Amino acid sequence: MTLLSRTAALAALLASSALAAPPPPSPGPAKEVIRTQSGPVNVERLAMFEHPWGMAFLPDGRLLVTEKPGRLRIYASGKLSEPVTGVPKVAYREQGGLLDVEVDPQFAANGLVYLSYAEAAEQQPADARDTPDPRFGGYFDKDDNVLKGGAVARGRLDGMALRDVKVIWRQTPKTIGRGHFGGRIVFAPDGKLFILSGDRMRFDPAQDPSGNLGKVVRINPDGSVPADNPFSGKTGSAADVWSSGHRNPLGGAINPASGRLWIHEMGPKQGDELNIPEPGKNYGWPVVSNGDNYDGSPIPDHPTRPDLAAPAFYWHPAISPSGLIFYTGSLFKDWNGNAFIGGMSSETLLRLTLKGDKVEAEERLGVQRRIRDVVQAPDGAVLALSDGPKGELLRLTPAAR
Ligand SMILES: [Ca+2]
Repeated sequence: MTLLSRTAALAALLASSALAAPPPPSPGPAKEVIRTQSGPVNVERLAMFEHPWGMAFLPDGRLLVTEKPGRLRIYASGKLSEPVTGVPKVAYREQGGLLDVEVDPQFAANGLVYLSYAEAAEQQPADARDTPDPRFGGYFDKDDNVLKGGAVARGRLDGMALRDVKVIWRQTPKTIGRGHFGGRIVFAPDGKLFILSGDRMRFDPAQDPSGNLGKVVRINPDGSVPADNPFSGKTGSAADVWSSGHRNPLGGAINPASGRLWIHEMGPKQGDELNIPEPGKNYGWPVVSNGDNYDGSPIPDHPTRPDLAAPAFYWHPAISPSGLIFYTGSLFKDWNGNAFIGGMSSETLLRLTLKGDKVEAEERLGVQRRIRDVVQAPDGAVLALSDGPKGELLRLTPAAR
């Protein structure tokens, strides 16, 4: 092997190892103490799941957890339930499946729960195949011929059943391919629903105003479109779009200090971004990025296009962010007002200290697992889900010094 071909082979290996799922991790220790800048922290495993993706607390303290193959479970009083019935049929493959879960702020009155997932199209093409995009360095699935897209449904949780399930939103257009659904669901303080919609690994749709791929979407919880959306009533524009030019956003939350939505999104090879999406703004993907394509071809950096909104913060090298919360509890006094982000390739839980809309500092908590989602428990503990076939629900609490 020549030096050049060895270099190329190494580059391909690095690109594929950054993209492809790593070998299934064994579960970490059931209980351990990790060091942090704020003192020792207990990390305790509460339960295990098959490919868990999202979680949300019900007002009574029970925790809803999704599993990507299509199961919604309830964790309560140290026990994990059987799957809730009535969950929509999902297209489970690679990054697709049952994704996020969110609880209606009026749950006590209406019992409504929201689920995001990948769904197959009703009409399937006869001979479609996933098409390789060289920019992904060969990352495609030639056997995948299912036309699909992300969707959000809501239903009323009645005991262990989801009833009156109704689809309130769909990604358009649907495409072949196994990745970049996005999928997080976030309630705004005004009762509107934000949905993070990925570019389906198709790049350009993130800049196409007529579709909702690669966008932050804003709808009413019944699926109707608010009249005050930035593109409402504009010919040729998808009315549900809040902001455009996003790649694969897998974390979103309302910053309680400002009441505004914060999101992060997976960059290409490097360049993961933190954005604070404002209505009608364009966040640049795939025109600009502070990362490059997986095949090594460069993408112009954000500062070359000042007309496109620059990220509030970015990571180079990548952390592969998933899940986002702002910590408001008092159990960890030092952490109040901090943001927490799950890191997948970085196998960490990131703690960001903030000053207004700026990231001041970052600490990477050494949980040594691919973290898929994070929530704050009612008692102020931080709960994290690790990714994979043996995913863990972890509970972080302060340990005695
Ligand atoms: Ca961007």
